[in-house]
This record gives sequence, structure tokens and C-alpha cells, in this order.
Amino acid sequence: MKIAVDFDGTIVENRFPGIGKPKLFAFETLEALQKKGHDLILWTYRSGSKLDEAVAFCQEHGIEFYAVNKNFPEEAEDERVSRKIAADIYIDDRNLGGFPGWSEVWKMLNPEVYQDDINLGKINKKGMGWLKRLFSRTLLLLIVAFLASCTANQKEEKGQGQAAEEKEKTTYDKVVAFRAKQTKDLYTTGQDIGFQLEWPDTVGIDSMKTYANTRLKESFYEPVQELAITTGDLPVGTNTFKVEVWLDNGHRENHYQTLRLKSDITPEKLDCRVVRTLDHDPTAFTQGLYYEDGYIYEGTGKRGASSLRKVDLETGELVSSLALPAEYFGEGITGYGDKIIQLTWTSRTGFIYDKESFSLINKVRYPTEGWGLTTDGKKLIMSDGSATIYFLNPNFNETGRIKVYDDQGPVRMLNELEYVNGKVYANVYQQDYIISFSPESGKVLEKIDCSKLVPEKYKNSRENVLNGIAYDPESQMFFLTGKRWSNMYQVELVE
Ligand SMILES: [Ca+2]
Repeated sequence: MKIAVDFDGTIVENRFPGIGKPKLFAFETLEALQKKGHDLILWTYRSGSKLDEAVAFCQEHGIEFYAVNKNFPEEAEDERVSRKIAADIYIDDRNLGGFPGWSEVWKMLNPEVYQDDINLGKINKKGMGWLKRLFSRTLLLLIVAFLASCTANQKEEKGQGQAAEEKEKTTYDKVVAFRAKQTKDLYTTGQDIGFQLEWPDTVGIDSMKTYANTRLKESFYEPVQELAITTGDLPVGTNTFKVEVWLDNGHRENHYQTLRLKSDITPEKLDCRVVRTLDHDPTAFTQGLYYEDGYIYEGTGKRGASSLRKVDLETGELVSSLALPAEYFGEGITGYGDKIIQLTWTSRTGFIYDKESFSLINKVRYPTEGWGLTTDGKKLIMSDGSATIYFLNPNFNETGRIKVYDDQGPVRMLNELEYVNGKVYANVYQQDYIISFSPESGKVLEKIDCSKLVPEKYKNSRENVLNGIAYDPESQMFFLTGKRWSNMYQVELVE
């Protein structure tokens, strides 16, 4: 079979333009498929040197592709024409319904397990659901036929495969340890991380190179047992460190260690000073908020009560409103040119409206929960309740992502967002403070205490919490409110 595989987000965590750490069992599964004689096609939006890096990274992990961004090796490419892939299976994290993980892919492609499941009638409707999503349409029957044909000699093959793997290991795995000198849950960006290597006396080592996330850090022309890797240029969150060891016999081996980095910045503590108290609809379960040209635009949540509305800031008059169909739970909103985009919580569906008429222009799909949404004018910036921030183009295709970390670790539950002058301000679900972070580094820059804004009756509420950040660039004032609050506050940030 021809199996097309996406790279960023599927084989590795999406850190484009960098290369994230391999997804659990990704290379093991691909290698096993390759050994069975399937043709693997790398099908990715990467091009040029970024594409070369991805191919090299896969080569290092034992994967040679039959074709790269082509249907077959000899295919003449025409960059101007977008082509469709002619593979039997297309494995992509952006498939509808999301990516089930490589262990699930392996389970389904492993005839032994699969056959047992068929025999025992264990494949339930849920399992079939994602299988259909993963291997689109009629391919299911094809796969079952293929798996059945493989089953007969499966045991023998597996035995041989394991033996070959063990042989390979004893031949090439000469360095017995590559690890950080100190065991820490979190390291700090900017600090050097010390590593140590161990190998038996019988092994001759010619040279070494260290890498962080596939970028070369340092070359050593003599073997060293202790070395340090600088981290000032690395993102917060998970980073993969590698030492490439060249042995005297010409063989090369790679050793990896994955470590997490927290921010080296202590967030500046700010307060908010109320300049003006405005009315806010106490039935509005605020999930999205932004300001433009004298109007507050608000998206509200709860199934059956979700809406999009436009309010005149000065008069408080409701200018336009739109109720969402009852099955949708409205979430973050942002203006984008002459449009408004509104997320929904778990339906993986976003709505694009005409800003003036509120008429629905289009629907978009995305593969995660929808929480907050804002824009820097070009990219859409989206949260999903985790510590991850996604950057999307207007068609909702992901162009990158970052993790948000402060000097203690990841900041999860990122909710409503507002991009202001190179920073992103974010509500943190069920917290009475707002943070700002750099959309480049993901490091938290400020922490703004908003506890004084929380209405007395909602001080202990887990539901009617601080949420909603809008900004007027003219007055340089923020508008803050909360879910079902009777007031919205115009505030300035003060020390
Ligand atoms: Ca906002």
C-alpha cells in the first residue's frame, strides 16, 4: 500500500518551523510499516530547507520515504498547481476527528491484534468511528483484506523482526548513557544544561555533535564525558536534546533526552485602576469580547443561550444580536477585516460572519476545543484551555504554536484573549488575574490582579468568573468583565 503521512503534528509535535519531538511510537510504527514493504510518502506543507530538515530528521530515525510531496518518485512537480494525493491511506493529525495516536494506528495495523479483535467481536462502534475517519471511505474493506492476507506469516515475521532489531542495537548502541547531570522537572531558559555521557572502555569515539531540536549547538573533535548545552535561544516547554556520536569504526549513533524549560522572566505584577463603570447584560455568559470603533462586540456561551452581539459603548444600546443554534456553545470571538469569527467550545466548528450584517459567510472546522480567539491583524491566535496557543491563517490552518510558561511552569486553562501591541493578554479560567505573554517566546510578561473587579456575590463562584478582555487603542484602555456580571469596567493597568 501507499501510505501518505503528514509531518508536523503527526510524526512529530508541531513546532514548525522547528521540529518537535517525535510522537509516541511514530517512528516505531512507520519503521514496522516500511519493513512490511509499504511505500511511505511524506506529504507536508513544508518546502525548501524546512522540508530537507524534516526528511533528514526522519532518516536519522530510520525512515526513508518512497516519495516526498509527490505521488511517486519520478513525478514532475509543478509548484503552481495544488495536487491531490493518490495514496491508499493518509495519516494526518488534521483529519476530521483528530489523530488517535500512533499506538492506536499500530494496534489497527497489527494483524495479530486486529484479527483477535475481529474474532472476539471487540471492535466497538467507537473504534470503528475513528477508523473510518482515519482511513477515509471505502478503504476499510481494502485494509481488512490486506490484514487478513498478512496474518498467516505474522508470527514468524515478528520473531525475525525482533531478532534483527536486537542485533542492530548491539552493533550501534555503544554509548550507554546520555543524560542531564541534574534530574529536574523543569530547567530555566538561558541556563546551560550539563549532560554526561558514558561508554565502555572498549569503544573508540572519534567526535561528537550536540543538537537542540535538530539545530546544531556544538561540535567536539575529541570525545568528552561532560558537556553543556546553552538554552538562551530555545523555546519554553519541551525541548529535545541530542548528541550525535561518531565512532572510530565510522558508525554514527544518536542519543536523545527530552527536557522541559520554564521561563527565565519573573512576571511584572500589575494592578488595574477602574476609570469607568459600564453596564453589562447580567444574562450574558461572556466568552469572547473585543472593541472596535465605539462598539463592544461580545460572544456568549451556554447551549441554547449562545449569541453574538454588538453594543454601542457610549449609549449601551444593543445594535445587533444573533442567537446561535441551540446545539452550539459559543466561545471566543475576534474581528478580522470586515468579518467576525466566533469559536464554539466542543463542536470543533467556527462561524465566520459579515461584521456589518452578522450574516453567516462560512463555517470552519478545527481539531481542538475552542476557547479564546484574537488576532494580530494577520494571524488568528487561539486558545483551547491548555497552555498551548495556536496560530492559524484565516482558513483555520495551523501555522505554528507555542506553549505559555511563567517562571513556575506552564500556565494552563488559557481562556479569553486580546492581542495588544505585541503582547497577548489572557484570562486564566477561574482565576481573578489576567496574564500577558509574548506571542514569540510564550513567556509570561505580566500578571494583572483583577480581584477588585469580581462582584461580591461571585467571589466564590466557579462559574460566573472574570472573563473578557477588550482594548481601545485610541484611549489605550482595557475593558474587562465576567460571565453574567452586571458591569463592565474600563480600566488602565498600573503598577
Ligand atoms: Ca478579547
